[in-house]
Amino acid sequence: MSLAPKDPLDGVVTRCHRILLTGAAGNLGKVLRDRLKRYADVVRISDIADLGPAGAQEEVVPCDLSDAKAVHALVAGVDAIVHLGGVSVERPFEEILPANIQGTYHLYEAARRHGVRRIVFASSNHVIGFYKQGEVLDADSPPRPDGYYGVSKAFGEQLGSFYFDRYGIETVALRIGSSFPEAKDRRMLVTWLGYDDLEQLIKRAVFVPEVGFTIVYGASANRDSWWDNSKAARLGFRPVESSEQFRAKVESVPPLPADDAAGWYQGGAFVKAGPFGD
Ligand code: NAI
Ligand code: 15L
Repeated sequence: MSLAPKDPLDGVVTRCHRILLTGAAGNLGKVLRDRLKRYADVVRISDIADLGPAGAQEEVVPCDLSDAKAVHALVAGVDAIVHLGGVSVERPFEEILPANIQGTYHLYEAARRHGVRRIVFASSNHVIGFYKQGEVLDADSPPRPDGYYGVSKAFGEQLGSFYFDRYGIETVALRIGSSFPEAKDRRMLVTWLGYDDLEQLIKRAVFVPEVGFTIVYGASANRDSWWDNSKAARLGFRPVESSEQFRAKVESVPPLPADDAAGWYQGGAFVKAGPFGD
């Protein structure tokens, strides 16, 4: 008899009819646009930016997330939503508000009205960016956002919590670390999430039964970690990539000066962004 924990996806059909992917023109959207076709007959892709023509298994629906009516139409007829759309870096609050705060609210309201039962929310490590590097957190650690962007992601998480408690709409909020082709600096050696691991996490976030409202961290099996990701392990997430392959290149460059706050906090340089408009 095996003592390995049972995979929560054992016996679960990991395919549905239609998945909505917001932010599909962005960096991660481009990565997931094709990969999500493994899990849905139709991938409805959406963005405020140009998406080009629809390919096989695709529906292209341009939409500004700040437009409640357009988001309502966007969500009609989908089985699950992977919500990547929005401002993805620190910016003035006036830019974050319509895209990330109102936009995410519009999406949850549309999901409620159309009976969508599962949302995967691309949250961010910047929800906890003002914790010191090296401090080990888990998904229950109180938020310490490092800017308006991090605050907007904390808002999105709380919205997911509320819509589960009030309406039973399930959310997995992925506090993604740094999902890029390569880890580009010392911080990213800790926070890096490879694209295969991102896909695995999203597949599990969409299909593992009975997740309720769950926050997990999005990081690969890197040598060092600041995050206890046991809630992702409960989804059966077993990262197979590691930032170790980038270490020699990253460490060939001198470290940040000791007085640079970007080297002190988990959010890196985001802690130094702004103030804007003074
Ligand atoms: P990205 O900036 O490349 O993509 C975001 C997309 O959202 C863009 O295509 C943009 O046009 C779209 N968008 C912005 N405002 C919009 C609006 N009002 N209406 C509709 N679409 C709008 O970002 P990336 O790297 O692809 O990240 C995807 C998601 O994952 C974002 O939500 C980001 O905050 C989150 N994330 C990404 C991380 C990473 O390492 N790439 C780390 C942590 C979180
Ligand atoms: C994020 O939330 C951003 O969307 C991404 O562009 C990176 O800056 C990433 O965090 C990071 O912290 O490396």
